[in-house]
This record gives sequence, structure tokens and C-alpha cells, in this order.
Amino acid sequence: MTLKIASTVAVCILVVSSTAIAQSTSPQSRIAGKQFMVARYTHTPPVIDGVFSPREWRRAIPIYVEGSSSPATPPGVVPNIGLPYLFPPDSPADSSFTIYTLYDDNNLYVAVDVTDDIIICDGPVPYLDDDVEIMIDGDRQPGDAHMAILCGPGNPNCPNPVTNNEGFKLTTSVCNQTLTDPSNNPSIVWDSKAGLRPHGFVVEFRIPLSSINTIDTSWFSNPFAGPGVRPPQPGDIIGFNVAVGDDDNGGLGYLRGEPAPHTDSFTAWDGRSDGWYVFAERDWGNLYLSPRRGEDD
Ligand SMILES: [Ca+2]
Ligand SMILES: [Ca+2]
Ligand SMILES: [Ca+2]
Ligand SMILES: [Ca+2]
Repeated sequence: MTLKIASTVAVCILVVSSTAIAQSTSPQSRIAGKQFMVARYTHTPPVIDGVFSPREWRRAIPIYVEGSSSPATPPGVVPNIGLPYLFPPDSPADSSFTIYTLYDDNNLYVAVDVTDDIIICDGPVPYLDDDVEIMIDGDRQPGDAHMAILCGPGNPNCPNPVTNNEGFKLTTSVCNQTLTDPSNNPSIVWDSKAGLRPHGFVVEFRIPLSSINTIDTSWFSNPFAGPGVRPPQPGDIIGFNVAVGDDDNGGLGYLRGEPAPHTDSFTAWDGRSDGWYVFAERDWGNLYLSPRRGEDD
């Protein structure tokens, strides 16, 4: 009798948790900061070579972000921040993307498969070429990337220097130029590889879990903050966002000041169009590290 009750309870918990995940993943929310995706555990890490092999990402649960579908609301938000030549993509073929995530004991893996009709890499600023930008908020508290950029290790105008691994952005252009924001924290370690494919490009990322801190150690978000390091673990939800910049005219891309034949754009999985701020961690989405199960791989 006792055994029967225990197994019934276990089944109920399983059903509830899988239902909760299914509801969270489909459909995607239209509220900023509410997008949700699942990273599954893998025993066979993908090869970070800019080549998207379906087999290496087969366990991932993809999220498709259609350019131009709803530029004012996520998923697929386009910032409305007064830049006269930052447009929504004019069609899904102009700029769309699919996000894939996996993790293992050591790393988070992300692939972004981008559809783009005109590929441009003319430098020198990676985020003004065709690019992919990954945002990670380990402690799910806002302000880390912003304050680290303002109050890096050497700023005497800040009450305390800020270097933490609780919020950052990683940029890789189609021609493999990279940028880390904030740039003043050498303990944000990662690598990536971009590669062309027909009608677009792929960027694969590997981020060591040790680069991500899930503990809030910051004076500006926690009056009782103390030191501590805890990488993400199975069952955790971390803040996560992906954006794709689309340069179709070269030069300054969406920062240009003159008309050009094609639309230059920037599309994010999550965030807000009015009041967009790229380092607004509270507007980033959610990545659930699905606990490891015996049948994996
Ligand atoms: Ca690969
Ligand atoms: Ca394009
Ligand atoms: Ca944070
Ligand atoms: Ca382009």
C-alpha cells in the first residue's frame, strides 16, 4: 500500500514537471524577460567548428526566431531606440535564426543557425557586421554587465570595483571577430566558431560553466552580498538571450546615417522594443538546465 502511494506520487510529480515545461516552451511569451528554453544534458559534446551537424545537436530542443514577425514584442524583438536606419528584417529570409543549447559537466554549448540573404564582414566592429550575440545572467539579478562596464576594476568614481561572472555578453561575427562585454574581466572564458552555410551562417559557442556564477555577490543588487562561486547545475534556470545583427549594406550597418538599398537590423529572442537596452538583464529570457537522465544519448 505504502509503495503504491509512493509510486503514484512519483508519477504525479513527473507529469506535473513535464507539463510545466511543455507549457513554458510553447507558445513563447510576448512579455519581455519571459522567454523560456531548455538545455538538455549531453554525453557527446558538439564540435565547435562552425559546421552545424544535425547529429551533434540532435538532443537539443530548438527555438526558432522569425525575423519581422513581431518586431515590437518578443520573441524576435527589434529595438525601437531612435536609430533611423535600424529596421526590422523585411522577411524571414532577410534575417531569422534558430537557437540550440546543450550542456555537460563542464560546458554550456550554444549553436545559432542564422538565415541571412546578404553576408557582410567588413569590420572593424564585430557587432556592426553580421553577428550572433549571446547573453548570460547566471544569478538572475540585473545590473552586472552594466555595472562592470561602468565600474571596471580601475574606476575611482565607483564605491567598489565590479568584476563578476554574473552577467555578460559574447559576440562573434560571421568572420570570427569576437568581443566580450564587459571586456575587463579575464575570468569570462569562452570560445566560438562561425561558418558559412547556404543562405546564411552558423555560430557555435562553448562556455565553460565555471565562467558563469549563479551567486549574487554584488553590492548594487544585494545589501547582504558576500563572496561565492557556484557554476550552474542541473535543474538551474539562468538568464539567457540571443540576438542576431544583420548587416546588409556594409559600413556602419544599422548605425549608418544615410539611406541604403537593404535593411540593416538587429533581432533579439527576448527583450523590449521600446526602452531596449542590450544589458538589461531582467529582460533576458530563461534557460533551464534539464536534469540529467539515465537514458540520455
Ligand atoms: Ca559543429
Ligand atoms: Ca539580411
Ligand atoms: Ca546578473
Ligand atoms: Ca547580412
